[in-house]
Amino acid sequence: MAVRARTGYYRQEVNRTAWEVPERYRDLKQVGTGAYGTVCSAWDRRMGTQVAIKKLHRPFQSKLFAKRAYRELRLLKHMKHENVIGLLDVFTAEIALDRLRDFYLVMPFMGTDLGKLMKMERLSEDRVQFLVYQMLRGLKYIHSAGIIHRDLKPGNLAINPDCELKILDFGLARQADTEMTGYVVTRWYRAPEVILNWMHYTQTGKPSSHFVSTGMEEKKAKRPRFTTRELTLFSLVAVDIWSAGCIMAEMLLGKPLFKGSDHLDQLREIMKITGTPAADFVVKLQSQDAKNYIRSLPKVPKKDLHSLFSKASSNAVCVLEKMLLLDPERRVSASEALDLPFFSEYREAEEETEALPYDQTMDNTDLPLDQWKRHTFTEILTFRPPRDSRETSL
Ligand code: 0RX
Repeated sequence: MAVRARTGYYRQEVNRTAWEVPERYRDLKQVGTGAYGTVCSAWDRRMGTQVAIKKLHRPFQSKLFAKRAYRELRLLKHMKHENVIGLLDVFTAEIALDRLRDFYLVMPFMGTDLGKLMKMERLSEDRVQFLVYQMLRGLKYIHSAGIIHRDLKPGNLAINPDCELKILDFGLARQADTEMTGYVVTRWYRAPEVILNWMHYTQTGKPSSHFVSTGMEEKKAKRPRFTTRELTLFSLVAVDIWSAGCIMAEMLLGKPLFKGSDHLDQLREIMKITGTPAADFVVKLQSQDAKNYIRSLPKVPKKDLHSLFSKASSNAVCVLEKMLLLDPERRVSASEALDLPFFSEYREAEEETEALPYDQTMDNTDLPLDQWKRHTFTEILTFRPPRDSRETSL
């Protein structure tokens, strides 16, 4: 005998799986699916808006899935900024922890993304200005919370018909090594230090989380305003700035800037433009393999970006020059970039807000499955909807 849906909820089949959702969400239509979950668009009767609902795929099937699900919920709960996807609602049809199997995340529905938009049309410099301004505003907020996106690409920049941009992370599919191999969009926006790290990983067979030495001790003496931890964080967040530079370049060119066919080719493509690195960069590399590889490359000078982007204004090229630097420590930060003349028309400095600190201690914690489940249930129960979606219209 079929069990009745929770009071106030109804059941519906989506792509041969049962969804049990509150009555307020109507007209569910699948818009995306992958190993980690399925997303539907829906009409929110209470707010009179279109929303996206994500059902994670068997989130408590293993410790790894449970930790991932917990992390996505915590991250989305923390994000409260116009240019970053945030959480409108989170629900589960189960009322007790021991019966918790599924939960659902509700977000504003975003109809298209920058990847699709760039395929459809060439963007005017004015639109590039507005879109990059919003991307950097979102990045400033994310980085201020101590969070690194790590997979910024046109497909992870959602855009609405008013050209408003939100950073998100679809992450529906596994990012296996194979997805990073060959002629693939998944690698074209990755910073050189990340690619060098993968090459090291695949060559030696063991992971190295700090392939690129920060060289911080020496730096600390010269720049005593920052702690070693802060400086480490600066060069780690710089991976997102590189991606942002690649995205801005693609907006201006109408095609990807570094379209490598594999890891080595990707680095070659990058260095054709940045030039081969100076000795001070090479000494900072921790892996001997990477040092040898870079030293073996025929020396090429840096290209002048003004000639490569001949149709772009010099203010636009100035932004690219500061983002697409091989050395992560030299790249501009999101907050510094917002101060460049290219953004002065859109700039409202007091609106470029920072986040509350995000507690990442759980990211480095190993817990048994039932504990991840308990923490997730607590996060679901303690969720409070954003202020402007609280009033009821029904
Ligand atoms: O966007 C996420 C997500 C975001 C995230 N962030 C951490 C780094 O900074 C940015 C935010 N971390 C984990 C996950 N998830 C998500 C994305 C798209 C989606 C559902 C969940 O499906 C949609 C959303 C809106 N419109 C259409 C489809």
